[in-house]
Amino acid sequence: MNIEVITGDITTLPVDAIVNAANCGLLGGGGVDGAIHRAAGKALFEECLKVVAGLPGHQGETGQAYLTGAGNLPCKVVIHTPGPVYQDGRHGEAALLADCYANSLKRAEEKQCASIAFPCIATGVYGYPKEEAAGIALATVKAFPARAVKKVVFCCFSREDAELYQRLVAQQ
Ligand code: AR6
Repeated sequence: MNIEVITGDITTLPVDAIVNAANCGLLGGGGVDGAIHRAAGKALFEECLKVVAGLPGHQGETGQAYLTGAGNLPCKVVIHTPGPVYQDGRHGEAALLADCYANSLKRAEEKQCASIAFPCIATGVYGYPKEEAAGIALATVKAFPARAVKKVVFCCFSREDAELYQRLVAQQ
């Protein structure tokens, strides 16, 4: 599997799948979630409504991943994964964040996606420490038994985040 680190806006990427750092409501929000919904348009929101309607309690679970189409985005599918709200690291946050990456890759495999782009899940509003989160992201992706997925893009929104990922990639 080929790992790429870029700085950019995930909504512009012509990959097969992009991952959305969602919340359990799965109907949009701020940050990358807001950007994805704005760029994708109403069709994505309507698909999300259908996904939510079929879930127990009408909401998603932290660490799980839910696939929809991509509306007006250049990618083919969007995989929505609610990350953990970071408290102190003693509330299972690391395992839940790893689940976000592994379950997103599972959804991508099921759809035979060859390429997938991740944002830095949970490191914005949800407050996950960036370096620890990047370590978990890289380790989980590398350990994943990918078949269809050939390329994973870590799409960082800032140059600092991209430098952090690049440093970790070089170290491993
Ligand atoms: N492309 C790539 N990365 C982006 C973009 C973009 N267009 N916009 C922001 N980021 P956050 P979370 C980066 O807060 O911490 C939302 O309201 C951002 O710089 O979007 O998982 C949801 O609805 C940061 O590195 O997600 C949830 O309620 C990363 O994306 C909650 O926030 C994640 O930041 C989820 O919080």
